Amino acid sequence: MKIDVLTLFPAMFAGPLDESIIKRARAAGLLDLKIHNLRDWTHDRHKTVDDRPFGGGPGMLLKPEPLFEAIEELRRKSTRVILLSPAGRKFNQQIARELAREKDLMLVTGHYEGFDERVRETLADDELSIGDYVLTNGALPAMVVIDAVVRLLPGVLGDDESSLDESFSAGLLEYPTYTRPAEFRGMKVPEVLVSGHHAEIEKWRREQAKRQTKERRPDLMKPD
Ligand code: 4FV
Repeated sequence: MKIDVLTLFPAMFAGPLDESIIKRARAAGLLDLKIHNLRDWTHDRHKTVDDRPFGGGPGMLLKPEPLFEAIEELRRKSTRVILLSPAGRKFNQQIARELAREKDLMLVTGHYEGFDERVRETLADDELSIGDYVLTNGALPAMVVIDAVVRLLPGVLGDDESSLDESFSAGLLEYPTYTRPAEFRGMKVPEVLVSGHHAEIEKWRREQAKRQTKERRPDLMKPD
């Protein structure tokens, strides 16, 4: 997969995407990630990317010109251009699986009060929000999307890192999980898990996943 990111804060991406699974995916050529500084598509000596909103109001907006030039230069026929903003559809595991089937993503991160509307109307194929809260810029949302999508790419997760029956894949939260020691400070691992009865274990896990979901995220429960 190829991912281009358009941002005013390229340095924010150094670190989170240079470790562990994402680092390995890049090294293995499963992910071709490029971070672009939007200011590289300005032509004035102040490298201006923002301006005041028509009609007044607080703050500044991202100007159309640098965004149009950058996106039109970087995008290919197969590129899916995605704006990150609080006005987007709420990102979730199902959307992560959807994006993981794409060949080519461009993540356009916001800043200031947001984008000139003509960017949204003309260039965006999609718009995503990572949650109903306001961040200082779209860099963290872009990293969240990259992390959730790249780990679903074939060959990225090793066997011991399977993404098979994890949270949200069956629309349920995960069942409780335990590892050694079987008893810790008097707290024992549920008998069924050390019983070796796999059918019993699967049954227990399904019940627990349902119970956890009903208790903590009833909104995820599909009507019976
Ligand atoms: C955001 C979100 C987000 C809004 C103003 C950047 C900020 C500034 N992006 N999900 N929540 N963006 O808060 O995606 O433009």
